[in-house]
Amino acid sequence: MKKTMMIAALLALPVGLSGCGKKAETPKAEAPKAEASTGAMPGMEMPVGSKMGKGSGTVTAIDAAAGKITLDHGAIPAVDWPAMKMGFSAKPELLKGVAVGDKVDFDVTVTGSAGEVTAIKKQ
Ligand SMILES: [Cu+2]
Repeated sequence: MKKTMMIAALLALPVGLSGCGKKAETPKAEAPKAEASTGAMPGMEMPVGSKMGKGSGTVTAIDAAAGKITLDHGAIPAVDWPAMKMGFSAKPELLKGVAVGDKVDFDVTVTGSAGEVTAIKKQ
Protein backbone atom coordinates (compact mmCIF):
# COMPACT_ATOMS: atom_id res chain seq x y z
CA MET A 1 0.00 0.00 0.00
CA LYS A 2 2.66 2.50 0.97
CA LYS A 3 4.73 1.58 -2.05
CA THR A 4 1.82 2.21 -4.37
CA MET A 5 1.34 5.70 -2.99
CA MET A 6 5.02 6.47 -3.40
CA ILE A 7 4.85 5.55 -7.06
CA ALA A 8 1.74 7.63 -7.54
CA ALA A 9 3.46 10.63 -5.96
CA LEU A 10 6.51 10.20 -8.15
CA LEU A 11 4.40 9.94 -11.25
CA ALA A 12 2.47 13.07 -10.33
CA LEU A 13 5.58 15.13 -9.69
CA PRO A 14 6.62 16.03 -13.24
CA VAL A 15 3.11 17.20 -14.04
CA GLY A 16 3.10 19.39 -10.95
CA LEU A 17 6.40 20.98 -11.96
CA SER A 18 5.32 21.74 -15.48
CA GLY A 19 3.09 24.52 -14.20
CA CYS A 20 0.52 26.59 -16.04
CA GLY A 21 -2.14 24.08 -15.03
CA LYS A 22 -1.96 22.61 -18.49
CA LYS A 23 -1.44 18.99 -19.30
CA ALA A 24 2.10 18.00 -20.14
CA GLU A 25 0.92 16.50 -23.40
CA THR A 26 -0.43 19.73 -24.86
CA PRO A 27 -0.60 19.49 -28.64
CA LYS A 28 2.71 20.57 -30.10
CA ALA A 29 1.19 22.83 -32.73
CA GLU A 30 1.10 25.86 -30.42
CA ALA A 31 4.68 26.24 -29.25
CA PRO A 32 6.51 26.28 -32.60
CA LYS A 33 3.99 28.76 -33.95
CA ALA A 34 4.66 31.21 -31.13
CA GLU A 35 8.39 30.86 -31.58
CA ALA A 36 8.19 31.52 -35.28
CA SER A 37 6.80 35.02 -34.80
CA THR A 38 9.24 36.10 -32.08
CA GLY A 39 12.21 33.96 -33.05
CA ALA A 40 15.68 35.34 -33.48
CA MET A 41 16.44 37.00 -36.75
CA PRO A 42 19.45 35.69 -38.62
CA GLY A 43 22.56 37.69 -37.96
CA MET A 44 21.06 39.56 -35.06
CA GLU A 45 22.14 39.22 -31.48
CA MET A 46 19.75 40.30 -28.78
CA PRO A 47 20.02 40.07 -25.03
CA VAL A 48 18.03 37.19 -23.62
CA GLY A 49 14.47 38.23 -22.92
CA SER A 50 14.50 41.26 -25.19
CA LYS A 51 11.83 41.93 -27.74
CA MET A 52 11.89 44.27 -30.70
CA GLY A 53 9.10 46.30 -32.14
CA LYS A 54 8.35 49.23 -34.36
CA GLY A 55 6.22 52.08 -33.21
CA SER A 56 5.20 55.59 -34.06
CA GLY A 57 4.30 58.53 -31.95
CA THR A 58 5.04 62.09 -30.95
CA VAL A 59 8.15 63.34 -29.20
CA THR A 60 7.16 65.06 -25.96
CA ALA A 61 10.59 65.51 -24.37
CA ILE A 62 14.24 65.01 -25.25
CA ASP A 63 17.34 64.99 -23.13
CA ALA A 64 20.00 64.21 -25.70
CA ALA A 65 22.90 64.62 -23.27
CA ALA A 66 21.40 62.02 -20.95
CA GLY A 67 20.29 59.82 -23.82
CA LYS A 68 16.61 60.01 -22.96
CA ILE A 69 13.51 60.65 -25.01
CA THR A 70 9.85 60.67 -24.05
CA LEU A 71 7.39 59.50 -26.65
CA ASP A 72 3.62 59.52 -26.71
CA HIS A 73 3.40 56.35 -28.77
CA GLY A 74 0.73 54.19 -30.30
CA ALA A 75 0.28 50.51 -29.60
CA ILE A 76 3.23 48.24 -30.36
CA PRO A 77 1.80 44.73 -30.70
CA ALA A 78 5.22 43.13 -31.21
CA VAL A 79 6.15 43.92 -27.62
CA ASP A 80 2.61 43.70 -26.17
CA TRP A 81 2.38 47.42 -25.44
CA PRO A 82 -0.74 49.49 -25.59
CA ALA A 83 -0.55 53.14 -26.54
CA MET A 84 1.14 55.18 -23.82
CA LYS A 85 3.45 58.03 -23.00
CA MET A 86 6.78 56.93 -21.62
CA GLY A 87 10.47 57.56 -21.44
CA PHE A 88 13.03 55.61 -23.45
CA SER A 89 16.76 55.46 -23.39
CA ALA A 90 18.51 56.16 -26.68
CA LYS A 91 22.00 56.84 -27.93
CA PRO A 92 22.53 60.62 -27.90
CA GLU A 93 23.42 60.70 -31.61
CA LEU A 94 20.05 59.16 -32.44
CA LEU A 95 18.29 62.12 -30.87
CA LYS A 96 19.99 64.83 -32.90
CA GLY A 97 17.59 64.55 -35.81
CA VAL A 98 14.36 64.93 -33.88
CA ALA A 99 12.74 67.64 -31.79
CA VAL A 100 9.86 67.96 -29.34
CA GLY A 101 6.60 67.92 -31.25
CA ASP A 102 7.91 65.79 -34.13
CA LYS A 103 5.90 62.81 -35.22
CA VAL A 104 8.29 59.93 -35.52
CA ASP A 105 8.63 56.29 -36.47
CA PHE A 106 10.98 54.35 -34.26
CA ASP A 107 12.42 50.93 -33.51
CA VAL A 108 12.50 49.83 -29.91
CA THR A 109 14.16 47.02 -28.01
CA VAL A 110 12.29 46.14 -24.85
CA THR A 111 13.95 44.36 -21.95
CA GLY A 112 11.59 43.80 -19.07
CA SER A 113 9.67 47.06 -18.85
CA ALA A 114 12.51 49.25 -20.13
CA GLY A 115 12.63 50.38 -23.72
CA GLU A 116 15.58 51.57 -25.76
CA VAL A 117 15.00 53.40 -28.99
CA THR A 118 17.45 51.94 -31.51
CA ALA A 119 16.32 53.91 -34.54
CA ILE A 120 14.13 56.96 -34.96
CA LYS A 121 13.14 59.22 -37.81
CA LYS A 122 10.64 61.95 -38.53
CA GLN A 123 7.52 60.92 -40.39
CU1 LIG B 1 5.36 52.36 -23.96
